[in-house]
Amino acid sequence: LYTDPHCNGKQVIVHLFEWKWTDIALECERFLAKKGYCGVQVSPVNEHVMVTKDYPRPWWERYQPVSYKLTSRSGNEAEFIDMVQRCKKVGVRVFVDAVVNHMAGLGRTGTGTAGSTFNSDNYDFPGVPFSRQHFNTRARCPSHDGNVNNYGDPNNVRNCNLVGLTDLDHSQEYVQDMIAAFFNHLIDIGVAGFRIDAAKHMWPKEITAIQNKLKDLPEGGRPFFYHEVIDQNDGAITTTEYTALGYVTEFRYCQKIAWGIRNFGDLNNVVDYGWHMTPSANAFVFVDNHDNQRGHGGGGNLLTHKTPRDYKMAVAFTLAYDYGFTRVMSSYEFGDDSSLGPPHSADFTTKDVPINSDGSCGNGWVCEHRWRAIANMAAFRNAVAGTDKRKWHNENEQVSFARGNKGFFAMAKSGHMDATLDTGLPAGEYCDLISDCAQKITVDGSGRAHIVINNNDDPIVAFIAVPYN
Ligand code: LM2
Ligand code: CA
Repeated sequence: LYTDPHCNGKQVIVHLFEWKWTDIALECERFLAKKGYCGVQVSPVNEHVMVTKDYPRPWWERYQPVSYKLTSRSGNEAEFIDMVQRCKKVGVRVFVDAVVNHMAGLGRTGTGTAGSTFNSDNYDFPGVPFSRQHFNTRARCPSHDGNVNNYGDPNNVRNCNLVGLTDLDHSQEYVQDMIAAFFNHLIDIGVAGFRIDAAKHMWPKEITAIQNKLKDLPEGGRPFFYHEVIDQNDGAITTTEYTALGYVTEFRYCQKIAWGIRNFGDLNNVVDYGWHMTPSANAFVFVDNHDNQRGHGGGGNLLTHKTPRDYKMAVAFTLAYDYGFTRVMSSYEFGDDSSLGPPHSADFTTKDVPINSDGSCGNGWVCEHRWRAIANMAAFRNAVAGTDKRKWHNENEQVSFARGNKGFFAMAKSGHMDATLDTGLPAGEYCDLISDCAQKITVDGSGRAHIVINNNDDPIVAFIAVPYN
């Protein structure tokens, strides 16, 4: 239940972090549909604080809700609706980052992005409306200062203020109703599902109560859900508490894949059930996300776009591998400034995403999702969905494997790979996806093929047993 992304069997979504709705609509039409992406995770769609006090307009202001009105830094409701419809029309679905654990942080007051007033210190959010009675009380929160500070105690993690963010009491039906109305509005517009922000800080049964108040999608079926639970074997709360509710983020995979790319031998162990990693059927998998790529939630020593060769290997491998449901990150440049908002003009409006003649993006948008070794692997993952992994081979910093008899993947971190390998694919001539078919691979009658990987920036070969377009 809640695990169907409603995109015709496609398998990869991309987080277009901080993009404007107008740009996402264009990207669906000009790129995502063609490459076989299932959908887009968009930044929070609802009204949020405009932070100026600690930092001028950081990206994280969008994780401080003011109301459920659909005007944010990415655009207004009309633009949002237009985007959802245009993307849907070309087979690309929209998944909303839903920040419903809390409202804005204590100490913040003023007017939000849709013009609603608010005062966090009074727990007053008339744009919803929520008032003091709708928030968790000190009686429910076992913490000396009201903040989350004991990850060994679920009551502390779930009923206290996360980094000072005013914590909603989801045991109340009124609170559930406000959130369900927000979600149902989005479902009416054509959204296909939700990322539940800070799900670790909400009781699973209370998320279920909200889910039970939701409509089916207009085309039928339950919305897709993935729950943000940072479980690195370091606290009382585990991902398995959430698997009945949809997919659950698997942050241990981020650590494992970083180690695996740094030390290829560890790729043998990239999914480690000894580590209690989430079963594949409910694991939501990614190499990095908008938090941990900049040292926020679950961060530290992971792979990001800042080391492109390693990063491409990590993402391509992840998309080839038979674990979980995958999300690709698409970033903007931020240097060493972990609060820096998206590329913007002097008045802080977000800049457009211009596309260069070589297909890369301008204005400081990184667009990892357009890198060949990443973008072209969406087709691979779509083609091999449901097949097993076989013919695994990993030595000398080279790894290769087949997915059923539908796809073959090989990657060489160092040196030059020149090997005749058993691919298990039917005889024929295949296109290497990574090089846009510049390289062709011939599989003989016994399934063997001569695979060559040059020691360049895209040290990967991948092909599928379906026509290449
Ligand atoms: C998440 N997942 O569970 C988001 O992925 C993550 O980006 C959010 O934190 C977090 N949960 C809450 O939604 C981000 C950011 C924080 C930031 C909050 C709220 O990582 O640094 O906290 O959004 O904007 C900021 C300040 C923090 C301050 C807080 C409240 O950095 O110092 O705490 O606002 O004013 C006093
Ligand atoms: Ca909470």
